[in-house]
Order: sequence, then structure tokens, then C-alpha cells
Amino acid sequence: MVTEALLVIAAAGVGGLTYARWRRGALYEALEKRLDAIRASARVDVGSLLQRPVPSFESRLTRLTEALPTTTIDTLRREALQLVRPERSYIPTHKKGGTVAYETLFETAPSIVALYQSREMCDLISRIVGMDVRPTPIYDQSSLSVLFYEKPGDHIGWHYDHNFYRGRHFTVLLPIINEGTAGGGLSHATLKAKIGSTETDVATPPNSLIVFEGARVNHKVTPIIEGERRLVISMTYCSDNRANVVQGAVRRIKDVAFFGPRALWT
Ligand SMILES: O=C(O)CCC(=O)C(=O)O
Ligand SMILES: [Fe+2]
Repeated sequence: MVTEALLVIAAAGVGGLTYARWRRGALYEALEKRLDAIRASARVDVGSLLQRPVPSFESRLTRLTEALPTTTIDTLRREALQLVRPERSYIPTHKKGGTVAYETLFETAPSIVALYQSREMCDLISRIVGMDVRPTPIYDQSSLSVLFYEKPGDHIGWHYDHNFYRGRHFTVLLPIINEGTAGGGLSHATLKAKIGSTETDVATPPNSLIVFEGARVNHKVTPIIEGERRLVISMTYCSDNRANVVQGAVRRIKDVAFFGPRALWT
């Protein structure tokens, strides 16, 4: 009797897991189709971005100011502000803030997805880092996200952006809102990066484009205070998207910490 009951429970468990996995598979197939549609329809005007001189990437970090036309930033900001409530994560001492993941952006933010996927962005980042890079896969929740710093204390502690792929992996940040009572009307959220042994402040006013090798450059964001707000589009590009088994497993564990158990089935 007891054995039978256990068997039934085990079968139900396996059935449930298989079903959940199948559902995620179906979701990613649907997202791939949606991505094709977005690529075909949503055009983002990157203005003269590609005509700009390519800055040096010797320190594995660089930034451009006034990266995109104002009208493009306005569109991206409008889409970001329409997003459903971001998922808030609180990982003690590491991160407090909101994140909207890639798959959610497909529904409500086609221009943000189109910018990330655009030929122009791939070309620009490839030229800056000196190797051909592409967007990271659709099932990786960190490929593209919008980060919301909007409650007092929202911040990210010192970290490297883990590289889950065989190739080199680069992080590209595009702040679209940064307002508060620090210098220049910006928020107190300051991006700090360690270049060698030197800690540098990286200015992140709206419409700056920060490109860095997050897996090699330790970085953090200091807390915002009451009444401040900072929204950042965070994109990752990679020179070889393939991942070995260990890299895939580590990515899932990290995604589960940030986005919950649904990320297990990716
Ligand atoms: O918000 C920022 O400036 C940094 C975010 C970050 O560390 C990341 O997206 O990896
Ligand atoms: Fe990071």
C-alpha cells in the first residue's frame, strides 16, 4: 500500500516536472517566432552611432555619451515605464532592486528588444571590443533586462557578471532614467568599477552607453535614496554563445535566485 502510494506520488512528480519543462520549451519556441516578428517590424533609429569613432577598450570598460537620438531614448523610456511591475529581488548584501526579464520584454517592449537585437548594436559592440559578438540566447534571463532602482536602498553589491558561455561575454548598459539629488540632478546610484586595482566612478547619465567585460571587471552600484529613480537597460553580448553542461547548470541556478523556479526549465 505504502509503496503504491509512493509510486503514485513519484509518478505525479515526474509528470509535473515533464509538463513544466514542456511548457517552457513551447514558450521559447513562441518567443523565437515573436523575435522574428520584432526584428522584421520594430526598427530603432540609432542615429549616427555607427559613424562615431570607436573608443579604446584597453581597460575592458568604455562609455559613449549621448549615444542615441532623443526620440529613440523617449520611445525606449516610454516602453520601460509601461512595463508590468518588475520582479523585486533581495539577495542580502548583494542586490536590492527590480528586474524585468527578457521574456516579459517581448510582450510590452518591442523597441527595447529590437535595439538589443539590432545589426547596428552588434556591429558597434563588436567594433568596440574588437571581436564579433552576438546577443546571448533567448532562454538566458539576463540576456536583456530592464533594471529598476526605485526604492531607497536599491543597489547592487560588488560582483562580476558571470560568463555562462564559451566565448567572451560583454555587458552593455544604457541608462534611460537617472534622476535624483546628487550632482547634475542624477541619483546617488553610482556605478563603480575596479580597473586593475583602481576603483573608478563610471558616470551613468541617461543615454550614455557603457560597454565592459563584466566577467573580468568587478563592479557595483551604490544605493539610491528616497525620491530617486534609475532605470537601466542591461544587455549582454557574447563571442561564442555555446555553453558546456556546467556553464548551463550554473546559469540556471543564478536565474532561479533572481527569477524563481521557472528558470530551472530553460
Ligand atoms: O545598474 C548598473 O549600472 C549596473 C548593472 C549591472 O551590474 C549589470 O547589469 O550587470
Ligand atoms: Fe553587473
